Amino acid sequence: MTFQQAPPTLGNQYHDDRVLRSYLRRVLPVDGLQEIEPSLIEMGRLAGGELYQLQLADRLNEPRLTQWDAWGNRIDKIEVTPLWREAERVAVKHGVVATAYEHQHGSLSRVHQCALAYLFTPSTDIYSCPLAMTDGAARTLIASQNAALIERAVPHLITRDQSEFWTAGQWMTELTGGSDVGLSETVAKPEPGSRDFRLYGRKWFTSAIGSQIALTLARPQGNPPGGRGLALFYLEICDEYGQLNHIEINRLKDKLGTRKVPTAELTLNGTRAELVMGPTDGVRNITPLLNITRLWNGISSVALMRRGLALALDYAGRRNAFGAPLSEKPLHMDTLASLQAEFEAAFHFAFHTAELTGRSETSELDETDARLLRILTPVMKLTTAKQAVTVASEVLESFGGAGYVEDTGLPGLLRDSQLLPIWEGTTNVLSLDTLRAIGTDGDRVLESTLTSILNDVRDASLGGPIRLALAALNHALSWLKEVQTKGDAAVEAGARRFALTVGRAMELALLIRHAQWSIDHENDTRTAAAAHRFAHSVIDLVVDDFSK
Ligand code: MFK
Repeated sequence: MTFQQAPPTLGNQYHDDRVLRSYLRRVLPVDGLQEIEPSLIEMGRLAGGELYQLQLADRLNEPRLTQWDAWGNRIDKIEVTPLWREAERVAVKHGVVATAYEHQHGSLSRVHQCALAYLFTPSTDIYSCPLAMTDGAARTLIASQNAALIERAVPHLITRDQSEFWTAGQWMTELTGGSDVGLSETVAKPEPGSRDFRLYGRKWFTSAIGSQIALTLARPQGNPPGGRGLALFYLEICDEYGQLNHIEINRLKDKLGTRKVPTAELTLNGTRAELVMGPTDGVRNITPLLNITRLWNGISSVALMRRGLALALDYAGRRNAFGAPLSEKPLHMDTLASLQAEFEAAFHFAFHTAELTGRSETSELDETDARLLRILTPVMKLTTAKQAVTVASEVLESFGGAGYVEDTGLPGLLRDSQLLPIWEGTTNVLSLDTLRAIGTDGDRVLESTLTSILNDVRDASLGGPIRLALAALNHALSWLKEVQTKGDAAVEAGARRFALTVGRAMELALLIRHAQWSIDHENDTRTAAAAHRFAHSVIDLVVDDFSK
């Protein structure tokens, strides 16, 4: 009989996720968990069932841009694929954005929302992109205290009613660059007799262009160069008759991955827009949006790692080689266990950042914790994104040749993961942002945080990992102090090694803390095993002197 290989399958992605469930048991009160669990079970069912099947069936579909109608009219119409249409329906109905704003569980509503997003993301081909920007736009408008815009837009961004739902774009990148946003060339001209402006310029990399509104940056005429001379604008993509707001969609990007995301090059040719805040400091004013999308980036990183591992672990039980299933092969399982440790470490970092973000939104953060959130957001984003690429690459390898074949659906995991370190601030840009956030006294915040995270850990078996976490952070902070005496170039050259060391030390500490809790409350040593394994990966990347 001809051999037939069974493909990997997915069960309920909430029920099957020990790491998520154990984490939620620790951070949520028992009644709170009981209240939110049905929503997570339902999202887990969809993610492992209908949405996953639709994702596989939708694999070859891509968004389409139609620039002209049959009669020569410029229409620039975008059509997204069936998976994305269904993803929007599911996201709105299940409150993947809204949950964070309903505050049913105070600051932990942000954790609930991130858990929903984490389950939803791997089966919806980066529909998390428009959701992240929508969430970030809501947060930015609320922070702006612009009552008219809050009233006009926010209810649409956070609704559970699909007929009312709007998504938001985040138009920042121009031909001059995606990182150095202060170079933006788009000009804002005041509209005579109105408080509005007209925007003129080219936006070069605008993700998920099918949105109803966008937040963007432009330089009011006469303003100085640089980020401070830019202003933050709100615009609606179409007028009440459905006509584009003096926007031309020149083409969609031909990208390595995230192929379902319609990413466009735009020309703004007199686009009507309103100031969100003052006429300057646009970069600073858009940072609430950046910090929310960076949180989503981290949640997406751990979500894609988890999906890869779920498939790889299932497949290990179905694939025989050299006389036994792969799940009985020590080397294969050792390889997957190391990936699992990376995932668990990243998971706790991403969700810890979600907890802090939630507390910042309910004004529960003191000054020190606010500093901590500012420092950890870029560190978490850059650390988890790098891990996502590594894990995705290894997951593909764990399938052998099948991992390299498109119609298994597996290569998309690697291509989509590769975007995570690039958008929302590359690893290097965020490493420099980390140094800026640490400033002159952020080292003390990091030191005291790590110590307090590890405070209640008593299990003797965790002593080794604790020492490694503390040693790595101390080394990074003493390097920073020392290198600052050598000038800016030396600091900048080591910034990535520094930021990744802070990130991995933080991950190890958070993993150790959860390991202790899981031993105490679940009589489970699996997180402790992950912590040991992670501790034996490279935590400390700082190099004092390359010549030695
Ligand atoms: C599923 C995943 C979800 C992702 C979906 C998103 C899809 C959308 C894709 C995109 O649009 S990608 C475009 C994203 N672009 C970036 O992330 C830009 C990356 N570059 C940076 O982050 C640069 O660091 C930055 C543009 C901010 C530097 O610009 P500037 O003009 O040199 O600003 P500067 O002077 O560093 O900062 C201005 C002010 O903002 C300062 O405050 P003050 O005015 O009070 O001095 C900074 O401290 C403050 N600031 C900067 N970054 C901040 C921040 N404050 C809080 N949080 C931050 N992150």
